[in-house]
Amino acid sequence: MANQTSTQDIYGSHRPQMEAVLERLVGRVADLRESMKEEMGLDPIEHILSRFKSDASMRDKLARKGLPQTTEAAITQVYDALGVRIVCGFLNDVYVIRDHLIADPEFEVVEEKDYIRHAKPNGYRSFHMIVRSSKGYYAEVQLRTISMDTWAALEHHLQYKRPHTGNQRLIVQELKRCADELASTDVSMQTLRDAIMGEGYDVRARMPEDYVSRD
Ligand code: 0O2
Repeated sequence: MANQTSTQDIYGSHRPQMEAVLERLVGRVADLRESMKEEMGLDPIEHILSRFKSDASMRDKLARKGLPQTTEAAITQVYDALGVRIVCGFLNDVYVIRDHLIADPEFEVVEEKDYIRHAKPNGYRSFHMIVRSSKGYYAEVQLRTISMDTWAALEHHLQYKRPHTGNQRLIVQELKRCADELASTDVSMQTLRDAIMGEGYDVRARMPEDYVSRD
């Protein structure tokens, strides 16, 4: 007999409540952005994206994980049906936003993965949090800088374009090198901002040789 949920929406009657939770989470992040803007005099966020994993993607993920194609599995065993991506200009803001989210009583943080301090072997960097709403639904929050976001988007794109030829190893190495260079730029940009915002030290003393103006 065919699986009862195979032709129905995998989220069943939960969909409207899940949509409301996603909207609420985005709203909390927007409030946080406003309060940080007032406090710092700078917008800490470049952009925010949210997505509700489609029925087809959720079914693919359940299959990949060897889980049943049921509503229960989709909402209790996969944690990224709801996703929010917060892209920041500067590295420190990623961690400041993370600290604020942890303090939010409406969303309990149940898991964190710091792929910034511990980059994935391919060079992927991002800070991931799994949060659970007071209504019991899970959401994945990804926090990253513009550089990390650019790299992730291009790497994702290349995954589909990568030819299965002998230069595979070289491509992997080059992608990793680009990720590391972008990470180094993030640190330099943060150092610059700290200097401009008056942290009280000589920026040139902190910069790698090549970045120091020779004028
Ligand atoms: P989509 O379509 O982006 O939602 P999980 O499978 O989520 O239970 P996993 O894989 O350990 O467990 O989760 P992890 O490592 O926290 O990664 C989750 C998401 O981070 C992925 O979602 C990607 O969006 C992103 N991500 C992780 N690693 C990479 C990477 O190497 N390159 C890029 N471009 N993105 C990455 P999904 O589920 O793969 O898909």
